[in-house]
Order: sequence, then structure tokens, then C-alpha cells
Amino acid sequence: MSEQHNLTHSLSEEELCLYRKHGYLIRESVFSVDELADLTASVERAVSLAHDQSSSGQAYHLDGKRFVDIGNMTVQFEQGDKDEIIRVIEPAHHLDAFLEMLVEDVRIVEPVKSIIGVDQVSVWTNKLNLKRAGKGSGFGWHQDSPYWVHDCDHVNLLPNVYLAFDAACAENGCLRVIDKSHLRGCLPGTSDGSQLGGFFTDPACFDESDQVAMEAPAGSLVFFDPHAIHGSEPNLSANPRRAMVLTYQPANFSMLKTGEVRNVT
Ligand SMILES: O=C(O)CCC(=O)C(=O)O
Repeated sequence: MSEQHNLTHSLSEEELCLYRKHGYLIRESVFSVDELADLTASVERAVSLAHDQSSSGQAYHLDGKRFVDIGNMTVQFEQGDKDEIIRVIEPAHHLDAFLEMLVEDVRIVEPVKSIIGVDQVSVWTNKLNLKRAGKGSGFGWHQDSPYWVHDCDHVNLLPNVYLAFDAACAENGCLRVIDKSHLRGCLPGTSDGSQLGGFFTDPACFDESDQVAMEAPAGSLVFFDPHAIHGSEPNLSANPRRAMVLTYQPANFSMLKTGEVRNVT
């Protein structure tokens, strides 16, 4: 890919200003319908593989949710009578060749370089985030930064890119971001006595009415700041809401779970 071509994917000054002001930016329909067909097939292969591998992994429960660690990968299942349904896989890029290529896609990586302000980045982590039709659970309000700060000295420099494999709307539990919340750094978690409570942002620290629904067509990208408070409602609709959240950092730093350095040029 020529340098000229790469530059066309960088964020414009106006986009960068919006990202910095609000803590998120949506670029609509970046991936084509044909690409999405390949990518969703790849996602389902990855899920099936993670399913097979999870039978030999290390299982544990946190607040009633089942997790299975398989090497450096964590698989989280839906709760209750849906407990064979995979909700999150982290990291997931190694499970399929299309996901491996996605990590290096210039349409994802070049805007991230604009955000961090560097010429080269490396992978921090990535997650497949799967909300099946009528079954996908919501995600409480949280920031990623307090979760990562114990493993990383540059937590301000970990922008997320959310790739919507399916159209995302209020009905299927689209991602929601609290506008401008990224400007406040790491906020305290709840202290409700639960195991995961500390990862959810204390509701006294923000106003839910500031939330913005990241509604977007399939193939869209949502860039959001590691300090941005975000979450989502359950998917009670007849349509799936599958996504991958890819997180980057400046070059030459190791990945969150694997310790491997994965530079992306
Ligand atoms: O998928 C969602 O709606 C929320 C994802 C999320 O919060 C995360 O990956 O940290």
C-alpha cells in the first residue's frame, strides 16, 4: 500500500477535533457488504473454534458469569440458561486468518495513528463482542482505562476501534458513550461488594442523560477513547449485533494478554 493511499485513511483535522472534544468518532460504512460477508463468516469460525477449545480450558465464575481461559485467550459466556453462548472472546485475532488481516487493515490503523500521533503502532488487545439476536446481554457503564492501568504506563494512548459487523441500533443494543467523559481521566468504580463491581464506573461520577447511541450501518467504525465511559443495553431484537473492538498503542509495546510485541506499520 503506498504512503499516499495510507494518508487518505488518516483522520482529517476536523475529525480529530471532534474525537478530542467528544471522546468518540463514527466513520460510517467503511467495510463493504462483500467484505462483511467474509468477515462474519470468519467471526463464526472463530467462535466455533473458541467453543471447541473452551472444553479444555480453565473455567471460573465471577458474579455468576462463566469465563474460560485457554492459554492467553479468555472466553466469556452468557449467563443463566444461555450459558453455552459465547459473549466475548479476548484476544480473538489469532483464531482466523481474516481477523489476523483485520488487525493490520489501513482503514483501522491509519486513523489510530492520527489519534495517537505516531507513525507506527502496536496491538494492545482485541475482543470479539457478540450479542446474539434476542439473547445478548448488556454491558454496564465503565471505562477501559481503570481496567488496563495496572498493566500499562501509557493508558491515555490506547484508543479503541469498534468495527460493526452488523448494523448497530438502539434495538439491538448498540454501543453507547457518555459524551466528553474521556476528559476526566480514570474515575472510581462502584463498591457494591460484587467481584466485578470495581470495574463499573461509580454512577455519581457521570450523568446518564449525556449518553450518545453509536447507531451506524454495518461496516462502520467507532473510534473511542480509553477513558470514555461506555456501555450498552441487551439485544432483545431479532437481529444479531456482532462487533470487534481493536485497541492499539504506540509501537514496540507488548500486548495485554500475550506479552508479544505486534507492531503494525
Ligand atoms: O459491546 C458493547 O456494547 C460494549 C463493549 C465494551 O464495553 C468493551 O468492549 O469494553
